[in-house]
Amino acid sequence: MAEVVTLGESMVVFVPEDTGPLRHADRFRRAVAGAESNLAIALCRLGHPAAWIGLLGEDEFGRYVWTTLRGEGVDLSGARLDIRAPTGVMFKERSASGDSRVFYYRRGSAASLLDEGDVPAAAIAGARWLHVTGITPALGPGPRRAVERAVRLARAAGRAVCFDPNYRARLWDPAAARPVLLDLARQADLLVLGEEEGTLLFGDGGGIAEGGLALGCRIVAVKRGGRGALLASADERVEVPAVPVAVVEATGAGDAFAAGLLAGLIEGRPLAEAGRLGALCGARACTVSGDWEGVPERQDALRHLGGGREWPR
Ligand code: KDG
Repeated sequence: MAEVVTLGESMVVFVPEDTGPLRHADRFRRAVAGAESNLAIALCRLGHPAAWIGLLGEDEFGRYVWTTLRGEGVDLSGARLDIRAPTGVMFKERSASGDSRVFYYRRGSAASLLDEGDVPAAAIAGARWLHVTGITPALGPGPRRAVERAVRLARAAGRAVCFDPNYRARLWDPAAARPVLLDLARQADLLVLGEEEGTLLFGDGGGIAEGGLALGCRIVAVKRGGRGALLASADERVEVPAVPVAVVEATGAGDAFAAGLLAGLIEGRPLAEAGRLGALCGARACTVSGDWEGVPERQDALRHLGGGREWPR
């Protein structure tokens, strides 16, 4: 049975081999993207069974995404290929600094047809954690209902909820997003967010961590990119240093960070250790042009964190 279940949209992504404006890119690598499936893959690599719920088009890209996720060990028993609409497509545009822009061709995709009937109660209740992001409710009213049902089911079953607002300006504007994201954050045990998302939710005034704790989250993780992360709970504040790497492309780093942090928490590690595992996974995700291919396998991660020896437990 999966320890973590998540739901959302997975897409085929085309990643240019070269940096620079997309209009000049003529060689691409095909890969799989999607914040939630990125997290599920990373958890599987870290030895924690994870399940992804979602709809893919019943087309060649859908089959490609499906076999990739299965190949990485993700449980797809709550996922389906759907004949009604195509698999979403995304292009990255890479810059020499490692930042990238994304272009979506996902309107009307199979994932946008997701609705509450696609969320199996047993899968949610059977896992220890539910992970959702703010991308899914931005896809339309059906996907939003699906996320809300998943959160309701998890809470009713006493399962923990992890929420990453993952605000995407290309999907909705701040005024539409804010109330929806705040509502989901309020129901989360673990809130993982970047500094800009913190400002979107809580304004510039008080701290982001304080804002999340005041909403009722048990743990708030504020991702600060190359400056590491701040983890906060009612009785602890932990600064997690970034793991230095040569950055190729940073998309997906936040999902990998959340996966490492969740893995550490599931293993009962102190917040600082869980944060270090998150920081390592996030950093490694930046070493490749795909979202998740750089995430370490469990033994590799534990050895790195143990300084060449196995990290305890
Ligand atoms: O976090 C990485 C995601 O942004 C990427 O994989 C694509 O899910 C995606 C999205 O909707 O932007």
